[in-house]
Amino acid sequence: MSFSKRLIENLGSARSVCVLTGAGVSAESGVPTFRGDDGLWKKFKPEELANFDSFIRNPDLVWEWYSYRKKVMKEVVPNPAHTALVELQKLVPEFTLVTQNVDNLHIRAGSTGVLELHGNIERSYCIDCKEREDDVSLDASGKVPRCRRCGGLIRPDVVWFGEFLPPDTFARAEWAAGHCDVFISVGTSAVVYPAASLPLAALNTGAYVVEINQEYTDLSSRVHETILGKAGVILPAIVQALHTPGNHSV
Ligand code: BJW
Ligand code: ZN
Repeated sequence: MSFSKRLIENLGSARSVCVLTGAGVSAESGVPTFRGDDGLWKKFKPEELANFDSFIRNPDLVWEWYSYRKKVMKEVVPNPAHTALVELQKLVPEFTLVTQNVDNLHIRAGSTGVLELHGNIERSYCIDCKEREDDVSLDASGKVPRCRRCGGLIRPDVVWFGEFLPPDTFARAEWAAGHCDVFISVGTSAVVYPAASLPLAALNTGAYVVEINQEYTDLSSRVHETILGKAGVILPAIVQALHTPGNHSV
């Protein structure tokens, strides 16, 4: 695994850096990804559970999946990839961290101003009166939680397929991608839109675009550089190289 001298030079002189993270960044913390071998839960694909129609059809099943994931995400801790992004933020004048993850690990690691495109699993709300209701869990009978005010179904505050991303958050992410000097896409299969459009927006406006992933993705043929390997190894190595210019590969 190696990265180019050009990447370190570009990061070193960048006025603005934008990073997009996906499930692969949390994998080394023990959070299963969506589309990897570890991604399937009870043989369901994420597309089958992460949509409003499935929730209405079988809210108990969808909540069982979220309860399981909430538990996993609460028990794990940030890994060296999260910590390296906290460090990188300190090293560049303007830094925007955009995440598709709902696990809160960037914020727990200490990153600030994180743009959460797909929501946050720690929050929930009632689908009828929209009241926020975070303190929810499946009750002993394994039923979906109900709103204390109106009895409506409580859903996690995440973005499902067919739903719009929070408009302000996405607008800020698009602006950051379109105005940065270096864009890094890390730990994402880059198949889910509109998040996957961000590296393309950065390419269109002349940014140096880098992908860090364990495997090649749909994005790989379009970026300036793909670095194959674990985010928790590569990101700390990049931060280290920024501290010691000249040492640009591991
Ligand atoms: C490592 C690693 C390590 C592992 N180190 N790497 C046709 C064309 C284009 C678009 C569409 C289309 N048909 C439908 C659409 C739209 C749809 C979409 O994009 N679908 C595609 C799948 C085809 N998008 C939407 O619906 C979005 N909304 C929208 O478009 O609104 C407009 C609209 C409104 C109304 C009607 C129609 C349109 C919403 C998308 C919401 C996605 N939500 C989810 C669930 C969130 C809640 C939850 O967590 O439960 O978001 S789905 C799931 O995928 C989750 C993730 O954030 C997202 C992306 O996944 P990610 O992060 O990339 O994970 P993986 O598992 O796919 O990849 C991990 C990668 O890491 C792998 O490559 C590994 O190799 C790597 N890796 N370990 C480095 N240690
Ligand atoms: Zn309600």
